[in-house]
Amino acid sequence: PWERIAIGHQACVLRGFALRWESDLLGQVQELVQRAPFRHLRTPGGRQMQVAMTNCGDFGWYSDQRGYRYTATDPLSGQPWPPMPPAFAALAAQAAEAADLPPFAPNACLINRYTVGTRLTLHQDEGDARHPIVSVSLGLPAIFLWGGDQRADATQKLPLQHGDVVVWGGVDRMRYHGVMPVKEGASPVAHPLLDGQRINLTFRRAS
Ligand code: MD3
Ligand code: FE
Repeated sequence: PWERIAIGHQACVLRGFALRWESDLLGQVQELVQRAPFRHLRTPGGRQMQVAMTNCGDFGWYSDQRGYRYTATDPLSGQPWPPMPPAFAALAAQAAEAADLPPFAPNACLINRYTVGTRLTLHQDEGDARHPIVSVSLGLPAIFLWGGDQRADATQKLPLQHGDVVVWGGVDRMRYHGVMPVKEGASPVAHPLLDGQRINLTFRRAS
């Protein structure tokens, strides 16, 4: 029981799409962060990011004073990023299909952790625009800021709930976006991982 809402020519929200994978996703995240813990990366400008991040899959997104890049190993451990759990890959592939996009086989999954008050300022994602991005929201709700191709373009506010999946392809891939400061939850949550947190899984094709 999910619902598809168009938010651009090649972008849509699949409300509740991830709910049937919920326990699998949360269990896998808990295991992944034991091997590759959440950490606050530094931007090339030297600032520490509010969002804590880790990765799984063949490539992981990484940032430090030297710049942004995808790496095959976790610089913290020197080991390869943990493999992408099959449930993650299945969810991403089925979400792309539900969005009427060509077959999508992600090789990179960025896992973002937001605590109360954490935000992600408006930015543009680089990368291979031939492949879509699939993003899964878990835990605390958040307001996603959805802009245009220029930083100064107007932004729309899009509420995202636990279990929502957003798919961005083609012409919408280079749009500015961000996340408003995450607010305290109203009700207790079903999983310890989500206590006072929002977890976002972002699937991409790195190369
Ligand atoms: C929209 N993450 O990791 S969803 C990011 O909720 C990021 O953690 C947000 O922005 C989050 O870069 C938003 C992912 C997302 C990724 C790429 C996009 C949204 C996008 C590219 C174009 C438009
Ligand atoms: Fe982004």
